[in-house]
Amino acid sequence: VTRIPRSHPRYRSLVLRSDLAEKMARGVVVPEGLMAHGRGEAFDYLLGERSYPEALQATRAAAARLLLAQRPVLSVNGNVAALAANEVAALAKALPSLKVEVNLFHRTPGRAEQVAEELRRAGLRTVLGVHPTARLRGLPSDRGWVEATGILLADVVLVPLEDGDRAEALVRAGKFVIAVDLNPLSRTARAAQLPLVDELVRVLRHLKTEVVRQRRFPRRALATLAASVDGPELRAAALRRISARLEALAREDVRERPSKAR
Ligand code: PTJ
Repeated sequence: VTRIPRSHPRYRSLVLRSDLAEKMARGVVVPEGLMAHGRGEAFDYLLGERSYPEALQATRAAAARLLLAQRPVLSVNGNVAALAANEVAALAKALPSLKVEVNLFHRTPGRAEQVAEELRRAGLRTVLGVHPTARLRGLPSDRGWVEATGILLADVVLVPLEDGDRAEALVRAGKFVIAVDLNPLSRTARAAQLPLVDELVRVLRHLKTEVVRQRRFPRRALATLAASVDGPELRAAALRRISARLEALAREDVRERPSKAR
């Protein structure tokens, strides 16, 4: 195991990568998941590795949607279980109506069980999706396997780190889709009615805080909050944030250059 010095400027990122590599060795994460993580990291870098105001507002709206939902489900793949099992369990505890279902692109029965076990170890009592029996229409991959009492019946589905085909199939099936995806250009972010263009762990922690805060709100107030954001506007806001940040960094870079080199 490589020792990562605490003084390294990217210490947290390196520790996270090493943790994901270890979870890949255990079969929770697939090799493709490491690539997906790298892409996420790159977008987070561009966004400043902080939740910006529009993303915070989107998460507030997502909390209201989940509180208003009759049958909300949180879909978990290998990356989500590896990065945020504790946050998933904490959110489910704060929102007892929320079901948690394992849904994998690279599905084997053993891997589904591994991912579920990761969640149970974090304290989650009930995990759906290990032996799914129903199919989501229009999704030929293994992601189409769903629980009849979970995603198939859900009215609101929270899908972090997903693929566009799945988000589209869920919307076609009449679900309200809340996606978590740092890439504002992804098909998932475009297909979802509510794209949260922010980092998964930050989103889940904020979502839990918001669920607890909004729990006593009247339904009317929740409906107003839920309708306070708009998908295309949220994606545009993320792109503007990236663009403004790059412009500012480019100006700084020029200013910092020694005068002789200009
Ligand atoms: O566990 P499986 O078999 O279901 O496979 C899961 C992966 C992640 C391999 C699969 O869903 C996949 O290939 O995903 P994609 O199509 O690469 O999409 C993942 C998206 O999540 C990308 O747009 C990334 O930018 C984004 N992403 C990655 N890490 C994070 C993230 N978004 C938010 N927070 C992150 N930590």
